[in-house]
Amino acid sequence: MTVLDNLSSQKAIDLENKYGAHNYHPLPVVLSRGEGVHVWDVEGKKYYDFLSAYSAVNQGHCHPKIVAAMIKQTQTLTLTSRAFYNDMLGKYEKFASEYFGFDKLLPMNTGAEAVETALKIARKWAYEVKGIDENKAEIIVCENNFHGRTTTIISFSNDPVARKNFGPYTQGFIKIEYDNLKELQKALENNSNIAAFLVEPIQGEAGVYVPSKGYLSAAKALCEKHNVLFIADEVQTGIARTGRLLATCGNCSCKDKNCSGTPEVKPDILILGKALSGGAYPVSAVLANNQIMNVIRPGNHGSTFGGNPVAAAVAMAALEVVAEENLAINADKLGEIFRKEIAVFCKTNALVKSVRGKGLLNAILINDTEDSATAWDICIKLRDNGLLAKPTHGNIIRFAPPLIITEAQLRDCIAIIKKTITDF
Ligand code: IF1
Repeated sequence: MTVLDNLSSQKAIDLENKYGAHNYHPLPVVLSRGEGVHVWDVEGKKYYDFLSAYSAVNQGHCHPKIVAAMIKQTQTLTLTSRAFYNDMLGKYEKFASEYFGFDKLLPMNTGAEAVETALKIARKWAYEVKGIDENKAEIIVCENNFHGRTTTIISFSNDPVARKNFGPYTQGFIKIEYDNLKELQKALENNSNIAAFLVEPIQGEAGVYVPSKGYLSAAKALCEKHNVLFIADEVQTGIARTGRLLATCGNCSCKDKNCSGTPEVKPDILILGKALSGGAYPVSAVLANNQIMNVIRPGNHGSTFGGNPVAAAVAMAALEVVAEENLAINADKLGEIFRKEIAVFCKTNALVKSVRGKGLLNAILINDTEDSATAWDICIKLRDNGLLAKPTHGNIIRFAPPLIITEAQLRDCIAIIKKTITDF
């Protein structure tokens, strides 16, 4: 066997099983090519991708503009480390800071690293600006959160599978119920050691849980009242996925007056990842204004690959695509169609309960228990019918296609979903 041999699906699966750590349980499909909303398996079967690599491929697979930027930069300069300046990083930092409306950007690679970065900034701000006693800072997080896989981040997870036997855990986190303002208020009152509140604008892994209208802006107001930083983890919800540039959007670049959503909330610290590169390269970032970001000084934080010239070129291209192709407007419009069509279908089919979500981040709730295999089994049938989606629990399936999907393609996919569930 050489690396150039074509593998059958089974052979590729066998290799991963034998030589790879078993930290995933993938849907049995082996992909070898992607273009736009489609992916192909090694046998040449074509699928609609309704996972988009967990919302990283918002711009579509192998977007020509992003690929071209990446090729050009990889042929010119790939990595200098931050020991030296490079001629791409500053350009990208200006572009992205202005794009999202912040003074400064701190570049990292993965989402989890960006979350870690935000936590470090918040703690340092708490000691140096807010004046909390050393080692006393606490950060409020939400139950059923998903922010990544590092030891600190899983310390405040309440998913036993992600957490058990990885202790001892990092201290300094207070967990409250998501979408519960009273609990937030209670946690903030009578505690002057709170540095920040870290929240997902929509809880993805929890099953695409959209908070009540006004929750985010009220939570932000409570944070302001108590001089606490509001940190939005938009790794999954950001960059047009939910029908606005950001799910917390107070500065949507799509400029569409129909682009509705939660009331304007401007986070103190914004965390981005995934679609910041359109799925071409690991690129993440933390954005904040000077008063906060300036607590970070040389030596405090960094990364060999963070802010490399390829990442900078790719991210600029990826953000340009989002604006040029009006992805937020498309996600908003097609999301409405998806939920409307599926909601009608739910009334006619006992297997499906309801549909929820925002923009093109949606979930269908299956009429079965959380530990059932039904959602998985439906995903296998969807695969057979040419559409790839992944369950988030035994009874929830997430549907998140690339945002470049057309209305005709979406209607085709809705038909596949309805037929698959009807035949199930
Ligand atoms: C896996 C879910 C999605 C995230 C938010 C930070 C990160 C993520 C809000 C970390 C990552 C991914 C990682 C992936 C599964 C996954 C996921 F199902 F768990 F919830 F997207 F839906 N903040 N989410 O959603 O980013 O370090 O991975 O770049 O397999 O762990 P990362």
